[in-house]
Amino acid sequence: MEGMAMFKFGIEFVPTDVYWKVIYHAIQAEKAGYDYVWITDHFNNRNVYVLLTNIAVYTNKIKFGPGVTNPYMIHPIMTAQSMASLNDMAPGRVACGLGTGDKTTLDMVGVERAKPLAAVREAVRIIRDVTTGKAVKLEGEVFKVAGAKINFKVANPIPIFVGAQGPKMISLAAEVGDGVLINASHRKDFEDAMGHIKEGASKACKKLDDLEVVAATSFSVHEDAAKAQKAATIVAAFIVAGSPEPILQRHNISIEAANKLRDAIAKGMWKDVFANVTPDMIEAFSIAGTPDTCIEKIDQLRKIGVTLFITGSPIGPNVRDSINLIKNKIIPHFK
Ligand code: F42
Repeated sequence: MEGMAMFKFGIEFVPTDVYWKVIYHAIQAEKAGYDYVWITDHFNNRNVYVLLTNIAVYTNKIKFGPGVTNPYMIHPIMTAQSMASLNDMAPGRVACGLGTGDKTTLDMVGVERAKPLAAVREAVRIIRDVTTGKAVKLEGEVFKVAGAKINFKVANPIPIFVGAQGPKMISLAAEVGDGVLINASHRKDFEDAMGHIKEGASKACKKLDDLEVVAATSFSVHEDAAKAQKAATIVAAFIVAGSPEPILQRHNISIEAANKLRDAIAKGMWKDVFANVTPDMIEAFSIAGTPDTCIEKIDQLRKIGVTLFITGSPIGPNVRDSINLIKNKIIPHFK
């Protein structure tokens, strides 16, 4: 099949687990044939750089990075410094995922997400300039940088993947990023995104081939479809509860149903959460099922234009077993 040899796989870990579990799974993912491992960044989970440093030490070829950090909690100059330092440890294996940041967790610490489009555009510029040895001079809307540089060389360019969901951010991601990282699992979301990606790429006179189009999915695989779907239920509930109206509409999910879930989650009533997640919600917001079902859905996304497929939380009822299934049944189908 056309483009098949180039198709890549990534795995995403939310570091709610103790570090050695994440590292163990990252080593397992490398052996399974994954190309990338991404660690999410939220202040209430483990620190992303502590984990990435250990991944640099314990793996040999898999690429890795924050998926995604944001320019509000951490100044982009520090992100650039962290990327450059990690690249010393693992030259050519570091990738920088950057997005506008999760509003809920930023709100908890009183960090305002002002001018997100400008913040991301300027942050990409700062990170790219600093990691390519330039002194950054920027009188931006959000960042003012007066000739800052780092005092050590970065041996190779570090690709920047911009996390995006809204149409303007997707377009910006394609314009300024080396990759567009989209948090979605359903073909409808990617059919819609491709238009914005093309628009952004053409603004920068880039070809689509120059861009990595990344699907960061909520993924769950098991030989027993019901078990795979059960494992995806809570994640689907959180996505429905956190989705803006246009996304819910796209998937024919009513505002009332989403509000019910929001309520149940806020009150910690997990039985109600489980009872209110419908099969349609799981279908819309995750890829969950047997290896064959997953292969079919991954292939749908590949045909739409996705070049890098990320298996994100929950991955399956048991992460280790599901990585083995992905290694034995899914990745070989695409490589
Ligand atoms: N967030 C995290 O905090 N940690 C993670 O580990 C993480 C991983 C991740 C992976 C993939 C991915 O796609 C997203 C991920 N995120 C993660 C979420 C990410 O940080 C963002 O929260 C998420 O992408 C949602 O933001 P968005 O891309 O949809 O952009 C928002 C700001 C938005 O509303 N965009 C709109 C759009 O159309 O794109 C438009 C916004 C706009 O027009 N803003 C105006 C402006 O000038 O910027 C004015 C708005 C104003 O009032 O300031």
